[in-house]
Amino acid sequence: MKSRKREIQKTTAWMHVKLSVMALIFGLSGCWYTYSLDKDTHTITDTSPTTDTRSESDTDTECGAIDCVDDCDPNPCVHGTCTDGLSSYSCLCTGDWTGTNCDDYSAIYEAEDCTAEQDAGVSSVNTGYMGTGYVDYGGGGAFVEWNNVTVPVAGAYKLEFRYASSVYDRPCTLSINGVDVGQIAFRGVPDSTWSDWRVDSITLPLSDGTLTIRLTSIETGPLLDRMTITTDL
Ligand SMILES: [Ca+2]
Ligand SMILES: [Ca+2]
Repeated sequence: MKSRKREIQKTTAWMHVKLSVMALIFGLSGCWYTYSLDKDTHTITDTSPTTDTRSESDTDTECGAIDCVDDCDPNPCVHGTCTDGLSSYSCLCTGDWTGTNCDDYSAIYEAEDCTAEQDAGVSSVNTGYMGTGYVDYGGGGAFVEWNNVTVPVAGAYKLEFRYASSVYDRPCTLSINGVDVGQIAFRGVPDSTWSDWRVDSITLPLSDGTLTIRLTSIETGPLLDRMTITTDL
């Protein structure tokens, strides 16, 4: 009888050892998981917190190699799709939106791709242009027009015009949807040539939707290379 009792005591002690080792293994495998051992019933209870409070700044102790935080929630990509990374994210921007968070806009309209022109013709004689060429203005009343300018969101935009004007000023009137909104100076610079390209700009509030933008020469126009519409004011 004594032998039977000692056997039971040995078995019970051995179970304590095994359960303690199991609890230790669980404890070492990740500080996020915690367990309690009931010595009377020999049961292990998971006492891990029910709310996940981990952050990726604690990757060594809590997350290990696991990306446990969704950096795309809330979505930081204003006009784009977010891809989650380890303490990081990347944005794939839609349309003409750019920048880390797809909140910068930049659209290019080449003069040689304009939708209408009068007393003006496409050329590529002078070097340094962008795209496939530029438009060479004639005299007063000559114009270049784009009727396909798409503005995604109403707001302030900067319109930049790349041009060459040699040594003389060649100002043009800027109109949007048939309404004059200002002048672009297209200034000449002493000793410059028709291959010295410069940029003039104007900042305007634009409504959303499709706009028609026209540049009409007052006396004589420049070589007009391209127009860029951007939110980089
Ligand atoms: Ca992440
Ligand atoms: Ca061009």
